[in-house]
Amino acid sequence: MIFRAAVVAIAVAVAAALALLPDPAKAADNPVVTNAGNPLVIKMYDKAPFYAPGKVSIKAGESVRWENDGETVHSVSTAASNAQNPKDAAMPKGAVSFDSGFIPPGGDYSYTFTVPGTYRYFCLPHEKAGMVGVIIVKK
Ligand SMILES: [Cu+2]
Repeated sequence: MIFRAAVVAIAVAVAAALALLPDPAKAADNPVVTNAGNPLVIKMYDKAPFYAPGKVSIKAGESVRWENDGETVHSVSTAASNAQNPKDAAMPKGAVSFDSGFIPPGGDYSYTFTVPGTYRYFCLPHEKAGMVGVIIVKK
């Protein structure tokens, strides 16, 4: 019985410690990350925060590299025709849509942004789960 009580006590302590960790879902709402390097690296995970960081700011002419750190395929797309919710795909006027195709675990995809404005992109398999991101490209 003493052993069982100790196990319960440890479980309670672990649960309490986990409760103090930041909520992953809220990490997606992180403030805009700026000047984080060129290319700026965004990690892709199988659960929230799917794209980390989810909202970044770069300068025109800089690149972003998405790296799949998950165990399933992910993608990066601004092609509104493939979006379940058209609001998940957006580009400034004059920009051409891009689509990485499926990026396998361990794979990556890079894109250089030349047209300033706000880009909203999504992952084809996980858009509905909330795998969406924002890139703000400044002049
Ligand atoms: Cu995905």
